Amino acid sequence: MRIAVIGDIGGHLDELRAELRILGVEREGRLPDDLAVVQVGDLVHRGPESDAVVELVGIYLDDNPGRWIQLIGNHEALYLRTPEFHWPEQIGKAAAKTLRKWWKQGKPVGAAAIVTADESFLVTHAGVTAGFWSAVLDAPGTPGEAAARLNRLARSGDAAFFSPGLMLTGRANPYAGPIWAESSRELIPGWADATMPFSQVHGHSGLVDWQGSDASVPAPGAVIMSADFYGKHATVWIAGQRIVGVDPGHGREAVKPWRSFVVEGYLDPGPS
Ligand SMILES: [Mn+2]
Repeated sequence: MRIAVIGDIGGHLDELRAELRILGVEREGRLPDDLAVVQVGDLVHRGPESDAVVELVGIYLDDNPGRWIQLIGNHEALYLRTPEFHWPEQIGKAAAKTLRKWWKQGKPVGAAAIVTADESFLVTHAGVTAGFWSAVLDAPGTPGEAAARLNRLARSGDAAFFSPGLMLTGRANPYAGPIWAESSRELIPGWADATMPFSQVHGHSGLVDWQGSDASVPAPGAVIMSADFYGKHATVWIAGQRIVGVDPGHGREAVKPWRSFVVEGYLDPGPS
């Protein structure tokens, strides 16, 4: 099975559609039989068509059971619980209602686990910090276990899962939750001194300002970074595992080109 991790869409309907076409979608709403999608959250805000993005994703969720895994981003969380921050634009009433309906139905979720022939990945909106992994998740050894724990925390509305970090407070928080951790100052630094038992893929923030001309890596020196300037993926290698950031950084305008992160493998539901 091909698994495509699609980064933050930010209200850019045309970008989502174009990527799905590249992945082989011929009829809208229907994924090719060999494809599963994990979308990392932050479907909405910034771009021009947030409501239509929610509507389109709803079709994929309904028509491809188990093959469109929708993760929660901090921008979706605004509509699912007491808002933790103010965003100047709001999605329409119908789209907000759709998000709440998904939440009631048990989708979206907090995390997904992907297993390939030689690597396994935990996928969350913002990444799981080393502090969160050990203190909150109790140091799971596989992404399936980590995802199962994260999904229970998200589902129960646990404050740790939704815990903000410096994006909201201005101060780095080693326990920032997986919808808030900032990659260069919260996610990468903690793992640079710890052993990460699996790889991770995340959106939300990235090490590279793709709209600017330079990449900045404020993480410690033990880290090796590679950047895919076409796909807009920034990868940090830490002792044989990697953290892959897939947020293209769409603003009001889309950042082009960009691609999903595609691997061959399967989705691990983890222990039940
Ligand atoms: Mn985000």
